[in-house]
Amino acid sequence: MGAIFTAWKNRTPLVITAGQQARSLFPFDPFLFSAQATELPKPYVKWSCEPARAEDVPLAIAHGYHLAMQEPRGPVLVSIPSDDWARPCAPVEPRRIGGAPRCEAAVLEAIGNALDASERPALVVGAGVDRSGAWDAVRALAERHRARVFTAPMSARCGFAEDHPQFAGFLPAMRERIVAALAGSDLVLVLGAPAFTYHVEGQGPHVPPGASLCQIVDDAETAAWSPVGMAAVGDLRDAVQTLLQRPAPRERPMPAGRPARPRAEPSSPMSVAYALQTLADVRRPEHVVVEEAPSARPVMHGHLPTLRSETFYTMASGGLGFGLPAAVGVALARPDTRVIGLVGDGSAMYSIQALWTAAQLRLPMTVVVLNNRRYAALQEFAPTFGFAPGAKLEGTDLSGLDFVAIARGMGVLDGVRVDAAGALRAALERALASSAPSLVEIVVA
Ligand SMILES: Cc1ncc(C[n+]2csc(CCOP(=O)(O)OP(=O)(O)O)c2C)c(N)n1
Repeated sequence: MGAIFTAWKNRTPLVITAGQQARSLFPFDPFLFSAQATELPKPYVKWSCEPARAEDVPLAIAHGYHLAMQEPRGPVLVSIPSDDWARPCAPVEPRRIGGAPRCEAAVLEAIGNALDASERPALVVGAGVDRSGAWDAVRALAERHRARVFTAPMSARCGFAEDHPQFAGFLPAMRERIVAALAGSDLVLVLGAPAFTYHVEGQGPHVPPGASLCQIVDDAETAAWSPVGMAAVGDLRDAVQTLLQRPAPRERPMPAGRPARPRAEPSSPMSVAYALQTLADVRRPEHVVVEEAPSARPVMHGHLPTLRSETFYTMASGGLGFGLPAAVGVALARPDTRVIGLVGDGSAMYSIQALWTAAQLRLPMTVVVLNNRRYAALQEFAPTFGFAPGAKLEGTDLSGLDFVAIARGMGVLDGVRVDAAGALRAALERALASSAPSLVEIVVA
C-alpha cells in the first residue's frame, strides 16, 4: 500500500496485477481472499477493476495501461481471480493513444504577460519539469528573464542545475519560510509542482505580499486546490516553449544566486556533509542518485548538487521503503550509467530485500548507507511538536545493524564499512567502479 501511495504521488505509470482467489470460492470468504479488491487501493489509483468475466481480463489490463500512461500518470490495479488464467479469450489489439493536451492559449498568454510585466520574477521548479523533459526549456526561460530559480518543496526530481548562477535554493515545506525565501520577487511562476507542498502548519499569505502567483502543471487537481493565482493545465514542455517564443523581455539585472557553501572538513565521527561532499567529488555528473535519507536531504542540498536532468529521484509521498527498490528499478532502466542508492540506515531496513534483487540481477549499482544509528529525522523534528531538544524519544535509536553483513546475506558480496573520513574516498571510488552490486556503509555522526 505504501508503494502504491508513492507511485500515485510520484506520478508513476504502473499497472498492478493483483492475485485474487478463484471465483468459485468467492461465496465462502476463503483464505487469501480480497473481499473488495478494487476498493482496497483507493484513492491512490487512477482506476481499479476486477473484470466480471475471465475473458475480459486482458482488455482490462490494456485499459489500465492506457489510463496509467495518460497525464497525470499514475498507478492502476487489475484484480485477477486465479482461475481466470486458464480461460481462452480473444487477443487484444495493440493501440496508440495520443499524448498530453496543451495548455489553453489565452491562459498561457496571460502568464506570459505577467512574466513580461514582472520586475523580479522567481521560478519554482518541481518534478514535472524533469518528468516532461522540460529541463532545457526551463533553463532558457530562467536565463531569458533573469529569474531566480528555486526547487519546489519536497521535489521528487530535480528540474534545474543546482550549480547554475541563478539557482537560489530549495524551498522548505512551510508556509512562512516559503514566503520569506520568495520575498523580493513580484511574480512567482511555479512549474510542474504544487503551490505549495506543506509539511507543518503555517499561517498568513502563501506568497509574499505584493507578489502574484502563476502555475503551469500537467494536473487539473493540483491546479484546482492551489489557494491563489492563475494556473495553466497541460503539457509543461510545450507551455514553456510557447513562453520562449514571445518577444524578448525587458532588461533585468542578474539576480543573486545561492551564497557559496563552505567545504566540509573531515572529522571523527564523520559528518554527513563530509560524506556527501566526498561522494560528490568522486561521482560523475551523469550518475543517477536515488535518495531516501531523510535528515541528510538538506545536507545533500548543500554538498551533493544535482547537475543534469534525470539524475535525481526520490519519493514525493514521504512514505519510507521506496529508496532501495527504486534504485534497483532505475538501475534496470538505466544500464548506460551508474546508479547510486543513497539511503539512511532506518530507511534501508524498510525494504532491505531489494539488495537480494540487485544481487540476483547482477546490477552494477552502488548502495551508500548513511548509518547514524537512529531515526534522526524523527529526533530532529520532535521540537516542532514541543519536545525539548535532545529529549529521549522512544523507539528512535537503531543501534546494532551491520549493513555489510546484511548485504552479504542477501548476496551483495562487495561491501565495506567506512568509519574513518580518510578512507572514504578510496572506498567510494572502488565501489563506483565495481561491475557487481556494491555497498558502502558510512558511519556518520
Ligand atoms: C513508512 C514510513 N514509516 C515511518 C515514517 C516516519 N519516518 C520519517 S523519517 C524516519 C527516519 C528514517 O531514518 P533514516 O533512514 O535512518 O534517516 P535519518 O532520519 O536518520 O536521516 C521515519 C521513521 C515514514 N516517513 N514512512
